Amino acid sequence: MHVSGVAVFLVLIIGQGTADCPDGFVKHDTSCYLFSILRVSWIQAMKLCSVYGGELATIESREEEAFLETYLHHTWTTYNQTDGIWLGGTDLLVENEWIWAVSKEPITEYIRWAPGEPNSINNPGEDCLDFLPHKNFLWNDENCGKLLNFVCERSLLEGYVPPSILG
Ligand SMILES: [Ca+2]
Ligand SMILES: [Ca+2]
Repeated sequence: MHVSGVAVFLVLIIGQGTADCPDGFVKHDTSCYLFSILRVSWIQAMKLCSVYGGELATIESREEEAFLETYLHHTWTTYNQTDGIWLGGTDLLVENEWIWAVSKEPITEYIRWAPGEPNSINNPGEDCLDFLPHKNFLWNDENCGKLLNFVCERSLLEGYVPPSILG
C-alpha cells in the first residue's frame, strides 16, 4: 500500500500544478482573472465576482499589474468599454484608508495612483478604486455608483474558499 500512497501523493502534486481556471477566466501565476464589459456599480461588480467564485481583482505587485495590462490590451475591444475598470480597493470604511475590501488588507505595499489621485472630488466623494486604460492603467478613486467594466480574480491555491459577500 506504500506504493499506491506515493502514487496518490504524486497525482495530488501534479493535479495542483495543472489546476485550471473556470471557463471564461485566464490563468496567471496562482490566480484566475475574468474581465467583464458589463457596466455596473462597484458593489454590483463585487457581487458579480462573488457569484463567479472570486472577488474584484487585487493588484499586489508590479508583475501582476503588468499581466493585467497585457491581458486587457488583448481582451479589449471598443464594444461597451468604459473609461475606468473596477478593482477591489475601497476607502468606504475610513476616508483615506485604502484597503482591499475582501481581505481587509491595507493597500500599502504596491500603490499606483495617477497624478493628483486620490482626489475624492464631488458629492458623495470617491471611495472605490478603478484603474484607467487611457492613463497607462494608473489608479483613480471613483464614485462607487459609477457604471464601469470590472476584473474579477480568484485563487488557484489548494484549499481556497471563494469569499461570499452575498450573505
Ligand atoms: Ca491579486
Ligand atoms: Ca478621483
